Parts: sequence; structure tokens; C-alpha cells
Amino acid sequence: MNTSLPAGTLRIEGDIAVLAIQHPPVNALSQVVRETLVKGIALAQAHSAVRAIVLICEGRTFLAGADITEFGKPPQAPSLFEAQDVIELGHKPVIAAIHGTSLGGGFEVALCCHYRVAVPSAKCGLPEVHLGLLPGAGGTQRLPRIVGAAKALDMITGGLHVKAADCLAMGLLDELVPEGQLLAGALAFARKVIDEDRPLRKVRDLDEKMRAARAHPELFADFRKANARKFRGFLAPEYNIRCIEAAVNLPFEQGMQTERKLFLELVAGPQSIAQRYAFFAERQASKIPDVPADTPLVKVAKVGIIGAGTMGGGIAMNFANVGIPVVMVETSQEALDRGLATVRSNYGNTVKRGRLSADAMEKRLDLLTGSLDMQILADCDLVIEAVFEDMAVKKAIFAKLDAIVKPGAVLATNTSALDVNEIASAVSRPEAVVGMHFFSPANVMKLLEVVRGAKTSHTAIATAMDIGKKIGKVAVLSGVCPGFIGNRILRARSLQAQAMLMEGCMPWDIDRVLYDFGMPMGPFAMSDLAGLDLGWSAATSQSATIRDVLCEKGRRGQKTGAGYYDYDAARQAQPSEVTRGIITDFMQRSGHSRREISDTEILERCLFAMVNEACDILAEGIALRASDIDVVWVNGYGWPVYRGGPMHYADTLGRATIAAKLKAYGPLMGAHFKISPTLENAQ
Ligand code: 3H9
Repeated sequence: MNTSLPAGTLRIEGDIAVLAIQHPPVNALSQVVRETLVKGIALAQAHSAVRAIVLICEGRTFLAGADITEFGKPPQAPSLFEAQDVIELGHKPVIAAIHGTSLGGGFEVALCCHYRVAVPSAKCGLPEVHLGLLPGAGGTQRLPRIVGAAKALDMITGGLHVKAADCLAMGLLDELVPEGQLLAGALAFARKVIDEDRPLRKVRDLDEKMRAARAHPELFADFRKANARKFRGFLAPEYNIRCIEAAVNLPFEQGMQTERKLFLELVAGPQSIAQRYAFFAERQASKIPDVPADTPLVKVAKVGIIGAGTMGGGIAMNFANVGIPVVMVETSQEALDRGLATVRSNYGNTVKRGRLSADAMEKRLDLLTGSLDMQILADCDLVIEAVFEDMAVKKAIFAKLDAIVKPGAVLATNTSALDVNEIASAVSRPEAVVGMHFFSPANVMKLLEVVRGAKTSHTAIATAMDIGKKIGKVAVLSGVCPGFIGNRILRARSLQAQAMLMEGCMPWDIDRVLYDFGMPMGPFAMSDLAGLDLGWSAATSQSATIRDVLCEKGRRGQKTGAGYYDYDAARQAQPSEVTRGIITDFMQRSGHSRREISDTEILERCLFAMVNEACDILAEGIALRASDIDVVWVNGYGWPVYRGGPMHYADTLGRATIAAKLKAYGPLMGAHFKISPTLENAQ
């Protein structure tokens, strides 16, 4: 018997009912899915022949969570709780059959089922924390009852997607069934449940693991302390911890009430609103209006990288990590050996930390080869140039590539600021040239700016965006301008920060304000980390800037033990009297006098200058949409995601308010500063 439901079907096969949900793309728990669950389970329960129910999903995944687009809108019946109760409190066993990702509300539904089976490739998790939320459908109460409080803290505050084998080991799954045979495996499991007359197991009734946690109340304080740095500024991790504490200390129903109260507070708060915005902004960034989704792609089976320095090596690791062979080309054996050794040592550190097996490391290293001969790049599908920022050098390399690399390949430059059009002018096929700007360390940072030149083809853009996703990056399209989206905005901030040094601020005053706002570090700490001598030359330096003087004195950043800050042996930064002296001297020489600058002024001038530049970037069409700018700053520069990004932040304050403030700062913003027309005209 087959019954059609609003988002799926109920099929009865002898004494087993199969409720199959179908709600593309990810089977999110929208109103129709909840209705389907309630109706489908109730029908199966009412059917006299049915003795067990299998809940399965069509398409690429099991239920991937609540429908995030419904948050903030009036609730529509039935609620998720109703659907869960129909399952958990029903009188027939329900078996969740999981493939793809069972996440958030989707996993919370699975936890209400009496048994759970999955294919080995499946993953389960409660990732709500990444949306500034907590699992609000019983996840914080049920999960610890199976895995214990300590593991629940890790899994929920980390928002981890846990592999099926690990879920099985923790008791979250009852059985793994062969890949590709989920339905057959789930039916066989259901058969066992019926034949062995297994009980209706309800997670809510488990207490053993909670008793064990009650004997160690210090667990929570220790966890908070150990993770204080990681959770800095975020509200959701703390709320998740409180819920798990409630699971340990309170009866189930009371724990559920705590969870509900804290969930409602989070979902209405500014942090979750910003993080949900960031979730959709990231997905939006991959869509380019004039590059259709079906644009033919170059199949990237082999990658060439020119330059085995820090950047080249880091970029190469991204491809080896996903099984794509990479060849790195250098000009000297020494540089090549050094580059390959750095990659090996980076992988070695990951193995030491237990995040990669030695076997997997060797497999990745096997995919990485080196050469001194550019001819080796002839059969590459994608070549990425990652040498130092010198236009003449880059053009010479591209001219050579043009003669060597097979037709149809994509030729990319990792420049962080140079004109991609000029680089493309060195080849006879400018349509193949695209910018792929990775951020340092390139094997870690998630952002990839894909830079579209005037002649870049749709295929080159689509291939760069697609391969970016495959190597785990968040790719954002930028037009050509100095610094592209990210560094151009960074420059606007740096100009204000530098100007304020001449008005009486010290680097650590400015860094502190931006750190307290939620940035991982301020501009001066960042310069020290990158190295002050980046783009600086001892031969031409004439003590014209504070940086010049610092570099001339050998204070070139963290690597020399001193820059804007002094560094101790553990690389801890300390305010520096030497730097203070240099700045004071500069102020006197240039006739500047000191004035009191408030933290508010520091913050506003830095951030509003960024917003202003971002508005120009948008108006010029360098960024496709405001949210792309936010994606760049969140993923490439550590803008706190709970504040959405500079453009989202501007909208929360009101663009007109920002324009008014900028006008009020007037000449302080600098002789060349102009309020962006879009900001000026904002209502
Ligand atoms: C929750 O469950 C709260 C409960 O605890 C409490 C409730 C009371 N809703 O990422 P993709 C869209 S909170 C709506 O590109 P992939 C997405 O926008 C939720 N839409 O695919 C995109 O749309 P478009 C907890 C969603 O294969 C399309 O689906 N769950 C949702 O790379 C494809 O997405 C999560 O946090 C959603 N929940 O990755 C899981 N999910 O095509 C969030 C996706 O128009 N989702 N969309 O751009 C994910 O992590 C990934 O989407 C997933 C698939 C891993 C599932």
C-alpha cells in the first residue's frame, strides 16, 4: 500500500511501514515535512498490520535540520515537538535510516526514534552553535544522555559533524549497514526489532551517564576555562553549556524548559540573526548572475604551482588534501627542497596533533612533486602562479606559460593586489587568466577571492569557483582594483589607524579596541605577524614612515622579536617604549600634537572607513553584492561572524548614521577621504 503525503510517501511492506521524506534540496524540516512526519507516522501507527516503522529520506541527505528560513517568522503548525512526540511516544518502534548528513533538528528527530541505523558515509551532528543557536528540539537533553556530558560538550559547542563509525562507537547509532543499501539494511534491522520483540527505547529515560556527570560537577567550569579563548565574544556556546548542565542536574522535562527558554532568547538575538545571515551569504556568494550554473568546467585532474614559498606550498596542500596531484615549480633546487620540506613539516604537525594519520600524510605527500623545469606544466589543467608581487616577473612567467601549457587550461595568479588585466596581457589567451587570491596560511584560511579580469571567460571563473569549493574554500568573486575586495578595505582601515598614531594613539590602544570588538587582532599586531619588511627595501628606505624607522632599526615584526611591539621568548606581545619613542619623535617632527582619543572614536574611524570603502566597492561593481563583502571579511580577516560582516554591521547601525558620523569627523579622516555617494545618500 502506498500513500502519498505532502512531502513524501508512506509505503507498507507486510508488517513494516516505510515513511520516505522527499523535500529537496536537503530535506530541511519545513512545515510540509513536519506535517508529513506527523501524518505518516500516525497512519503507520493506526495500520493494524504494521509492527515497525522505518523513517528514511530521498535525495542527497537525511533531514538536514530545521528550515532556517522559517526562524523569525510566525510559527506554523505542526511544531517540530509535535512531530517528535508522535514518534517517541508512539506505541510502535521507529527506526531512523540515515544517509548524508543528519544535522540539527534532523538529528534531534533521529534521537526521538527508538533505533538508528546509517550507512558508513553518513555524518550526524548538532551544528546549531554555528548559527548562533542551540539545538532547540531536545538535542541538548538527549545527546548527553547517550554520550555523556563531556562528549556532548565537545560535540555541541563545536557543532561537529561526526562520522558514522564514531557515532556507532558512542552509541548514537545502533548499526552500520552497507553503503548504498540503506533501505535494505534498515528493513533487516526492523525485522530484528520485531522478531526479537525489542523494547521501545526512549533516550529521554536514560540516566546512567547523567549520574556519572553529577559526580564531577567541576566538568563544566573546566570546560569553560579551557575554551574561553575559542568562545570569546560568542553567546551561543555558553548557552549550550548551560543546557547540558541542565540535562545533568534537572529532570528531563525541566531540562527541556531550560533549553526552550534559552533557544528563544538566542533565536531573537542579534548574534544569531548575524550568523544566519552569514550562512546564507556564504551560499549566495557562489552564485554569479551572468555565469550560468551549467557553464562548462575544466576538469581539474592535475595542478601546477609556480613558486614553492609559503604561499605556493600552502596552496599545494589544499589540492593534495582532496587527492589532486600537484607539481610545484621553482627556480633553484634549494628553494624547491625548502618548500617541499615545509609542506612535509606542516603535515607532520597535523599528524602530531592527531588530526591526520601517518598513512594519509604519506598519501598526500605522494601527490606532491617538484621540478625546476616549467615544461612539466604542459599537461596541467590549472596552473597557479604564486611568486612575489612584481608585475614584470609575473608577466614574464605568464608569457612562458602561454607557450607551454595545453590549450583550455586555466591560468591563475595568486596576486593579492596587482592588476590581473595587465598580467593577462602577457598571454595570447587572456580569457584563460583569472585571479585566485588565497589568504595566508593558504592551507588553513577559508577565503578565496576569485578575480575576474576584463576578458576572463565564464569557464575560467566557474572552474575557479568550483575548484575553490572542492578544496574547502569559500570562494567570492571580485573585480579588478588595487587590493580587490578584502585588502582594499583593509587599506582604508590602516590609513585611519596610522593617522591616529599621529594624533596621540599608541598601536596597542588601537589594537585593543579592535580586539575587544571581536577581531582576532588589531592592525599593528597583524603587521608584526606578517612582517613589517613585506614590500620594504633597506636600499631605498629613508625614514619616511614609522614602519621605515622600525625596519631600519631591525624591528621587522614577530620574526625579529620586535616590531610595533616587543616580543618575549613565547612571542607574547608587550607595548614597546622604543616604538613609543619613534612615534613621539615623528609627531614632533611633523608638527602634530597629542589629543585624547576615545575608544569610540578609534572604533568608529576604523570601522566606518571600512564601510565607506565597501560602499564604493559595491557601487563600482567590484563586489557583486553587499553580502559578498561580508563573506570576504568574515572568512579572510576574522571579522566576528556574530556581527555578520562590515555591511551587515552597517545596516544594524543604519547607513545614514554612519554617514553623519563620518561627516562629523570631517578633516580628521584625511585629505583624500571622500564619503561614498551610496553612503551619503542613504536614508
Ligand atoms: C536547527 O535545526 C534548530 C533546531 O535545533 C531547533 C528548532 C526548534 N534550512 O549548503 P548547501 C539550503 S537549525 C534552509 O549549498 P551542501 C542552502 O541554503 C539548523 N535551507 O549544500 C542551499 O540553498 P540554495 C541546523 C537550507 O551539500 C541548499 O540548501 N542544521 C538548510 O554543500 C543547499 O545547501 C544546519 O545547521 C536549512 N537547514 O551542504 C545544517 N540547509 O541552493 C545547515 C541548507 O538556494 N546545512 N539549506 O543556495 C548545512 O550544513 C549544509 O547545507 C548541508 C549540505 C551539510 C546539509
